[in-house]
Amino acid sequence: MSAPRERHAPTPRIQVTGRARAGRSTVRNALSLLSAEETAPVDDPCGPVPTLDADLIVYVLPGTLHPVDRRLLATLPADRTLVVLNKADAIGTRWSDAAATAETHTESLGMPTFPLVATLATRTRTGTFTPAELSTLIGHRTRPDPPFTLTGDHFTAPGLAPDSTARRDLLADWTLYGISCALAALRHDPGLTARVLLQILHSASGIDPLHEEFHRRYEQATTRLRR
Ligand SMILES: Nc1nc2c(ncn2[C@@H]2O[C@H](COP(=O)(O)OP(=O)(O)OP(=O)(O)O)[C@@H](O)[C@H]2O)c(=O)[nH]1
Ligand SMILES: [Mg+2]
Repeated sequence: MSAPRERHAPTPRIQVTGRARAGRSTVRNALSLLSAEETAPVDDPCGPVPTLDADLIVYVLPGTLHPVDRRLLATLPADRTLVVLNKADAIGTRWSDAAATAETHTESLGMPTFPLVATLATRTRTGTFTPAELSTLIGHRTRPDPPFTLTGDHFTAPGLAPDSTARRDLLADWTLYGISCALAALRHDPGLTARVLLQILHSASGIDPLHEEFHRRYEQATTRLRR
């Protein structure tokens, strides 16, 4: 007698989509969506628009909403779509600018839109500040900012202090936005530990509210599949 065939509960199919270079791969990593499918870019002039028919669609905007995004989003079911306003670090001059833009898109698209700095969210998943990195940051915490973290060139300028190599490594490792957040936190409290600093940066990336909503939608999609 053959063994009864094991029945696996169906799992929702996820697509991560958006224009070329929007940050689809980085957002996929930031949300740890190993089984999610990264679609072809929606604006590839040489290829067809990908079919967006997954149970859950994560639509990544690279800080801007173009007519091509608007047209496509209008065709997607609101209950299966999450919009990520990625590259929030490049919107305006502070987080509230990105949050206000996301709010405007939420209203005009009729879909929740979450501001995110996916590069920082990914980085905070993989490790913490080394003692050397922390000491470089603490050494510069009282420098007037801006202009210190206005651009990567300002931050790594050799004339500022003899530790330009350490600053270049920090920039490569933590991004300008991460460094700017870390310095702001250290100015407030120079005694912060590497662990607390990491939590602050994780939170500053915007990943938590997105993650929470993603899981809520994932549960809903699972329930739909089991009906
Ligand atoms: N400033 C900033 N850059 C980001 C962010 N997320 C991604 N990027 C950068 O944007 C570029 C594209 O990111 P990817 O994740 O490769 O984007 P993609 O949509 O998968 O790109 P393709 O697959 O090449 O079309 C890379 O240089 C990333 O480092 C972010 O939150 N902030
Ligand atoms: Mg990619």
